[in-house]
Amino acid sequence: MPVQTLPPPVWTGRSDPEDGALALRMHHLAGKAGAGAALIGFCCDAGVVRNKGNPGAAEAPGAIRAALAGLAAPAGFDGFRDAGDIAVTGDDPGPGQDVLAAELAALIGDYRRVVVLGGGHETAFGSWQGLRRALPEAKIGIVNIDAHLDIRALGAAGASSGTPFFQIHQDDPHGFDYAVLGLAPEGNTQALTARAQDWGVDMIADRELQVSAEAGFAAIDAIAARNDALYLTVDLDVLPASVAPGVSAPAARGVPLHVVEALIDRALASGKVRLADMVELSPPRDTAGLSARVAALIARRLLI
Ligand SMILES: [Mn+2]
Repeated sequence: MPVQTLPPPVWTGRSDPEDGALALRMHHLAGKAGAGAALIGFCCDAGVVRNKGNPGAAEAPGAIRAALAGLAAPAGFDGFRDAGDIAVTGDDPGPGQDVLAAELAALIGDYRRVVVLGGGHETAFGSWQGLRRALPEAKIGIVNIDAHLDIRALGAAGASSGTPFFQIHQDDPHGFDYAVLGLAPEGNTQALTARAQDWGVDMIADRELQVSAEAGFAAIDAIAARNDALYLTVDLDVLPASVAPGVSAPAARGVPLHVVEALIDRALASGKVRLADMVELSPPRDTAGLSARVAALIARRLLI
């Protein structure tokens, strides 16, 4: 079986009943009736391994859930449904991406927002296909907060964590509307940059985002204005390696966490983000668990 669907784990964590009814943590709100958000895990190493990276991303959904469980719940948060995991065991991410797309197509109609915990960035091809199926007529803009363009052509190895936005462009060349925030110039070849320019991709370099998120706001506002829905994808390798060391490809420079959070907030403020994912956490490389804690902050932000 190259793909398995697994039920959600039981959410557990600290409880402080002596502090009263508002002493809520995220684990208390998992599975709450009437929840407006849903999350699903995509446990997949196939994309990263094919992209010549270190395996480990398959363990990310579990690590993010564990770090998320104990975080304080935001005021007024109506909770979330955990739709469980999709586990990809073969060396081809394709069958898993198909299952993810089918699950998302069903979930997106029922929730204000769905959040996918990847997986490597091959997660994105499943995410986007799910949103496209849920909203077949909508204009969909893609906002990627990432050090990399991930638009490499499909070579002999096939689909990987470096090719998802190339695949999306192949599927929908005329509707393709893509903005990438946080690019490392040293991490993207001239071939990829030229391809992105040819495709009209809005590119904001990491150097422009060192102090504030201002340089990214215009790009986010513009793509939100010209589309009906946004797909927001956060590659944790956009963060400096000092903040997120436990990713498949740690960034020497990176974009500071407060800037990444401001970019996410700006996208969410558009009211158009129906689907978000976060990718590339690699728990085996996250020796102190710090990257998972950062991932949990971002997941909490995406769910509310
Ligand atoms: Mn990426």
